[in-house]
Amino acid sequence: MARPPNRTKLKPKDASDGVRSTPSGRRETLSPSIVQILDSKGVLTSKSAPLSEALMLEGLRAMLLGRRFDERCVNLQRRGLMVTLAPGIGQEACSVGSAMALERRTDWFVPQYREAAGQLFYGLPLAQAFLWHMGSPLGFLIPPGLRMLPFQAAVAGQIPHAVGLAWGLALQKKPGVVVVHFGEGATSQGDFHESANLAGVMKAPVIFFCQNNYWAISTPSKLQTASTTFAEKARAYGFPGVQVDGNDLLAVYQVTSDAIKRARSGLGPTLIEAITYRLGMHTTADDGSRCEPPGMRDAWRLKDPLIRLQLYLKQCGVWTEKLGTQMEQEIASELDRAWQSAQAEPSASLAESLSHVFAEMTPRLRSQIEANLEKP
Ligand SMILES: Cc1ncc(C[n+]2csc(CCOP(=O)(O)OP(=O)(O)O)c2C)c(N)n1
Repeated sequence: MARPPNRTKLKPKDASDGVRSTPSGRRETLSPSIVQILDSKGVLTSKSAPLSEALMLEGLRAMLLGRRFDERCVNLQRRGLMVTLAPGIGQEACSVGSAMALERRTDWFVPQYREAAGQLFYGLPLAQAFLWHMGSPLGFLIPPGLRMLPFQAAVAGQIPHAVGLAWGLALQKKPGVVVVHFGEGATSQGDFHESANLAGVMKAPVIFFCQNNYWAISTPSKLQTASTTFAEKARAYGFPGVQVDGNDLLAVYQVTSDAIKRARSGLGPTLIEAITYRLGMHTTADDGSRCEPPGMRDAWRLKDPLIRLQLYLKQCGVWTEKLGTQMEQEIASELDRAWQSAQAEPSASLAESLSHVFAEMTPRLRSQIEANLEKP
């Protein structure tokens, strides 16, 4: 690893992103301040970074892998080789930063559908990630020992499961905590409110990680709620809510670590609202960019989570163009290999696709399969 950063050159300064940081970079209150540690120009707004340079580089690689994976999947979907998918382009710091705060031996990562970067970082094999976008049931078989649920297409549908999982861990006196991801649109679902209420009452060790990416398909976040922030909804359920710059890997890591510590010590849940932006499409089936005001996406491109970390690591002498090229090449070949092995898997029959829905096949599903099999 290269030499340590010259921290004297990286003095805290006022964040230029319209967010405020605290001297420690941490907040556990319900204040509307947004925690930030690294601003969009790659300057530390806090005294020090909460991760070593080696871990920052690991985080940057994970975000890059997630981005290239998503880009490739969109491409493959356009060629008719994949089903509808939701890329997490621009939001990688949310899933990766939160996954970095977890302990793989005990903790659980529960995604919605836009968290491929974090899932890959946490241990989901790449070939399997390709398979799920190919509609193969094999893509949903989580490898033994990997504490992760498969992605969930029903908005907020995973949140009750995550709370049950967390409460179950607590009842069994296991040390694990659960981080569950969802978008701000999911906070309008009953599943969110019922889960938050139960988790608050039971002090379940769960972290509600809300990625406020400004859009729920074409609905802007300001039409999603009359609350001033999404984080403040936590107050009603009796636990803290915190806002964080969701494009800042370091801040996301820090607030998630703080929330995990709290949950592990028996104090219960935290709601994290990560302010981020959807730089890609909503899904390959809905081009939400048609609703965006002109210039909005370009403004957010300047806050790209990958670029700010590259800029910082460049100042530390860790990131170089040569390293960047090498990383891109490695990732491209990793993706090539995984794609080849995913393609080598036999495609699933209709019966196989439907056989994992219920423990026992319902008569309705059985008749649908039979009706289909009769077709020439
Ligand atoms: C229960 C349910 N209702 C509606 C939909 C259709 N739908 C898919 S994505 C989406 C918007 C979700 O927005 P948000 O929760 O902010 O997450 P994002 O997609 O922005 O990550 C909707 C309404 C769905 N998938 N599930």
